[in-house]
Amino acid sequence: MVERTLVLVKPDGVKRRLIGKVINRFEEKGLKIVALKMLVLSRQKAEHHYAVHKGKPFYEPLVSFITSGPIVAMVLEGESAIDVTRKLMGPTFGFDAPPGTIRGDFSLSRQFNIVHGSDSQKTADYEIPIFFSKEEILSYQTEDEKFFKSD
Ligand code: IDP
Ligand code: MG
Repeated sequence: MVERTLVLVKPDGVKRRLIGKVINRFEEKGLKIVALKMLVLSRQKAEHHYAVHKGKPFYEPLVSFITSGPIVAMVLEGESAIDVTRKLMGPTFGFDAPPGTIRGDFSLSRQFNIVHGSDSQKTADYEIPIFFSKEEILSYQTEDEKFFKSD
């Protein structure tokens, strides 16, 4: 099923100049960027985005980290985009993540793991509007789309 998911390049990814490499992984796979912006997240939006983690020991450091500098936010669209994005990212902790994944290739850390991606349809529906209005999400076709269908 064609889905949309929210992806963030976190402040560590931006400061380490990895924006292009991270976006490239998703583009090469065949996911389509339908919204994109660079911003510094407000504390209010960060708390909303990570509300599911409120009360956990890493919550306060995480909110501080995600608001500590510019991030790049995007909406990716494509076949099974939510699951495919999570697989390209790899598991949460960089030192656990296998080579070939973004976290496996670029991170050794629990917190500084370069990238965020929605973990379910429900999460994507919750997270995308925190970053983008309906008008900022663009529908368009590309010539190569037949190569990126599931059949
Ligand atoms: P995810 O990003 O793979 O979905 P979550 O469990 O949702 O992982 O955690 C959100 C973010 O919180 C992680 O990406 C990471 O930056 C941070 N985080 C999660 N667990 C820890 C931890 O044990 N120590 C420090 N930071 C953590
Ligand atoms: Mg998560």
